[in-house]
Amino acid sequence: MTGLFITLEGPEGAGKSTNREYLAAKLRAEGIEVLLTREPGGTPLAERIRELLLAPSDESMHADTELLLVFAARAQHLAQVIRPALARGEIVLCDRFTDATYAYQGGGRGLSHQRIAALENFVQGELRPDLTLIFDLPVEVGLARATARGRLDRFEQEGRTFFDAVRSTYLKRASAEPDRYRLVDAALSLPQVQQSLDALIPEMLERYRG
Ligand code: T5A
Repeated sequence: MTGLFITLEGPEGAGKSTNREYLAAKLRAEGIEVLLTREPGGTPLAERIRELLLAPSDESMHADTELLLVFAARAQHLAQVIRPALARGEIVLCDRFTDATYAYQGGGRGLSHQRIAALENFVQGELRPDLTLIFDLPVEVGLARATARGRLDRFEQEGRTFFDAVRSTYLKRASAEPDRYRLVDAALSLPQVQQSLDALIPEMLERYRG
C-alpha cells in the first residue's frame, strides 16, 4: 500500500505554514492518517541543517554549498520520515520540497536545472510529489507579511530580483505540468484561501483512494 505525497510551495509569506494544519485537519476528518512535515527539516538532523541554511552569517554561503545542504537534509528526511509514512499508506503533507530547490537555488541563485535534476534523481530516485499546491502571490505582498512577522532569515534578506525569479520559476513549473500542480491565490484573505483549499479536498481524496 502506498500513500499520497502532497507538497505545499510558494514564495515567502504565502501562508503555507498557516494553512498546512488546516488542510491536515480536513483530511484527518475523513479518517486518513496524515503526516505533517516540512523542508528543510523534518528530522532532528535535517532541522540542524535547516538552521545552517536559514541563519544569517558573515561568511556568505556558496550556492553549491546551499544546494548540497538542501539535498543532504532531504536525503535524511526521505529515509527517516517521508518514505516510511508513504509505505504505511499515509498522506504526507510537506511544507516545501524539491520545487523550492528549483525556485530558490535554480531561479533565485541561477544554478542550472540539469545540476538540480541530477541531485533530484540521485536523492529521490523515482519519487516525486503526487500533487503540489503553489500558494501564489505578488512578491511585495509576501515580503510585507514576512517582514511584519519580525526578524528576517538568510533567504528573506534577498532582494526583489531574487524573489521575482523564485515566483516565476514556480509559475513556469506549474504551467509545464498542469496535472501535478494546483495554483492557490494566496493574496486573498485567509477565509478565501481556505475556501479554495476546501475545493481541492475532493481531488486529494480521489487521488488517495483512487
Ligand atoms: N528553501 C527551502 C530553499 O532555498 N530550497 C529548498 O529546497 C527548500 C526546501 C525555508 C526557506 O528555505 C528556502 C526557502 C525558504 O526561504 P521557511 O521559514 O520555511 O524557510 O520559509 P517559508 O516556507 O517561506 O515560511 P514563511 O513563514 O515565510 O512563509 P509561509 O509559511 O508561506 O507563510 P506563513 O503561513 O508563515 O504566513 C506568513 C504571515 O502571513 C500571515 C500569517 O499570519 C503570517 O503572519 N498570513 C496572512 N495574512 C493575510 N492574509 C492571508 N491570506 C495570510 N496567510 C498568512
